[in-house]
Amino acid sequence: MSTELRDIATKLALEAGELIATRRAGHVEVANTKSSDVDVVTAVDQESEQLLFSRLQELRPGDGFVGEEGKAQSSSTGVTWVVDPIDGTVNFLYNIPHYAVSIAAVTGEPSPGSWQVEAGVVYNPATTELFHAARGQGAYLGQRRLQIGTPPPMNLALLATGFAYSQAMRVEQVRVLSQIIGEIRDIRRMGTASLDFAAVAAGRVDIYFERTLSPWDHAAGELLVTEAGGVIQGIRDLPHGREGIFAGHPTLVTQLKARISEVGGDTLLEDVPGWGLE
Ligand code: 2AM
Ligand code: CA
Repeated sequence: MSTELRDIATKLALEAGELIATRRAGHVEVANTKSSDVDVVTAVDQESEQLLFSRLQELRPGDGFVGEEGKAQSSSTGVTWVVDPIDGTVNFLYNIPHYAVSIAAVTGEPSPGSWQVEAGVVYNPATTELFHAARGQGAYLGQRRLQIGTPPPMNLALLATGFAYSQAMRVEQVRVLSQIIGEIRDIRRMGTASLDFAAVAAGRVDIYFERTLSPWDHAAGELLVTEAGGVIQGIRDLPHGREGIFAGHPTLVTQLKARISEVGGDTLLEDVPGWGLE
């Protein structure tokens, strides 16, 4: 089943990617804001989600759907599609060629920690790089199988991370990073969570850590990492998800998790004043 779902996800990611690339060649502007003034949505995000939703209804009637821009459908088949129609919207808006369509098919309760990801596709229409995985079948960049190698020691590890839309939360995240940055090779803040997971799977960074993500930001990407031999973990003993998510080689994840905890980077979000606000 997982390969069939992966093939559908691939086909639809390419279709949505074509739409996004066409729209990006024209004029793009902010249509609305969400959690804060810097959490933006464009008409293209909504158009891409509408395309994915209606195509999935044709191809897989009865499957559930959870999309960032609000489309939702409960599942009668046990399969739910968890979709970010444009991940990295700020990059898209600024025409930085680093954004993606992220499509996952999950079974079980469609929430992190409960779901089983069956298939995941992350497609960057600006570069045409296509990352894909089916559960038990490996992770690929195009035709190339991805495998996470032996990790470097922490002082040579390249860390990908991202910051929240909330200004208060970003200040707290920089405080945590300021404690860590002298102990690693460097950081990369590339602005697209799904492509950060893909980068871990492809060995372009050694480890990834982020907080305040939503399910559609990581559903597809987490399968890329686990199918490439890495692990996904949450902060403390929590399931991975909004509170925090680590991705990478198990040795590095264990080390970074301990260090983040030592510098207070695992304070629960509800205890970080203003974490969800502008
Ligand atoms: P988006 O572009 O779809 O909004 C930026 O670090 C990355 O994290 C993007 O993939 C962005 O997704 C995602 N993200 C999700 N929730 C976020 C939040 N609360 N604050 C900042 N980025 C968030
Ligand atoms: Ca998005």
